[in-house]
Amino acid sequence: MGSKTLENEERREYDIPSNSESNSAGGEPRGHHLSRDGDGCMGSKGAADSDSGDDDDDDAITDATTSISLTGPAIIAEPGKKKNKKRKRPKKKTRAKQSSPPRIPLDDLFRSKEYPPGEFLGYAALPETTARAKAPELRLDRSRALEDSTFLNNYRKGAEIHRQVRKWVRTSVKPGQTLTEIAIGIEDGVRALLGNAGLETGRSLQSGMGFPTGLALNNCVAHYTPNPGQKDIVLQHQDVMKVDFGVHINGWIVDSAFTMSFDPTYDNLLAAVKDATNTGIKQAGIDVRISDVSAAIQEAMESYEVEIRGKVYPVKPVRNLCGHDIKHYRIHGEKTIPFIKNTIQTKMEEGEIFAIETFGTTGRGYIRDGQGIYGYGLSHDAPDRVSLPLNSANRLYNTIKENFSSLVFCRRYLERLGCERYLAGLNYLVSNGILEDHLPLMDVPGSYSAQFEHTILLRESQKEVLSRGDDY
Ligand SMILES: [Co+2]
Repeated sequence: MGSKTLENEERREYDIPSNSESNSAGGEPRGHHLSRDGDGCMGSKGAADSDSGDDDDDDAITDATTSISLTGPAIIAEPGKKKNKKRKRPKKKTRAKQSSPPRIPLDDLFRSKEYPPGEFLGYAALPETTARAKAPELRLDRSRALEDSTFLNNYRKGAEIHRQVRKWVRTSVKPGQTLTEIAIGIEDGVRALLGNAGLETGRSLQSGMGFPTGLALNNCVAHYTPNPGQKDIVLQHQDVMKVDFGVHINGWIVDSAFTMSFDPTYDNLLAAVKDATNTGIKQAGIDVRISDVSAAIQEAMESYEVEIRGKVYPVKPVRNLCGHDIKHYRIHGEKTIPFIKNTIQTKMEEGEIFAIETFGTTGRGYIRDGQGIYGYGLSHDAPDRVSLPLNSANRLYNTIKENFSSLVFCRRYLERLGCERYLAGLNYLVSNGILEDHLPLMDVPGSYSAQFEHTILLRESQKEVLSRGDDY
């Protein structure tokens, strides 16, 4: 996970785009930003798409013509007025709406198979003297890959699935539910909207979960997912829950996360982290030094404090967790973006994909491994084939290669494929360095932490915040 340093490169700065003023570092209470991204489409293309399915306001307007079950309460017209109303209103094209829980494949909601883009953020004008960080050929190659229309459309589809599934989480998940119910709810939703249950061999390589669904409570900062056979955790009213899940299509992962709390005590903690993430997104750009992104994130996060049961805590960025670039079938590339000041001179480059995420905490701001295991992923140097003395390890290795490749998975994902008596094989692969295990990451007991995260594309002439929605 080291970051390389590029030297002797001139620096280019990006102005804060004028269309994102409401993202300012001054912070905003939850919900306030609805005014910013209120149309849920964030682009002319999305707004023009009459099948757009992520739009609360429009839901209400077009309910009357909707044929598929709705998430919200029905609006019943007063008798006698209905006729009048109908005449006044120009006839709208019927829009299919996502069900609750989400089960309608996205392809059925977007008949055109064109998916709404994310939020576009501009770059500042390029100073004439600025040199690009990499050789032009390399830069152009990567850039062309991002500009490919099939690639972009698929990536946007993954983001739209993320938005629709998390909308259900935010409206339906309540204290009293178990983390297993919530995780399976998210995963069933993602797979239904992809139209791919991922059960036949190799199908989850085509599309599916990007990594194990993370449901981390309170001082568990990240990397917790329920495992089969373990005592289930019941969500409590006073819990602060980080919901981090990924959707991949052809190995390109949308990595996006948010934090839920049912108690307004934690509003400032959530606001701090949301602000820090948005600040990181604003700062990110082609040829921008990672150290500059980190410094801006830290400053935004540390401008908040939160009062919990009479005691005031500064919101601290977590020192040993980072944002990261995303590669094909790899959630963590080589670049990392810490949330505290550093001297990383590495620059972001055109054509790169980043998961801009931040974590803030009322604890120490330093995480340690917790109990249990979150997930497993093939090591970078894992061989194509193995011939190990343990047969179950060989069998499991083939299953992993065929169904996950280098995507991180968890035990629940193995069991739904029908794997049985695999634990010895799993442990063997880990202890021989073929598989890496990922543990829950904990701050001190009694602390609370939050996370917000978006996937962004550094496109040729603008950033695209793929996973942006009207919620965060
Ligand atoms: Co991430």
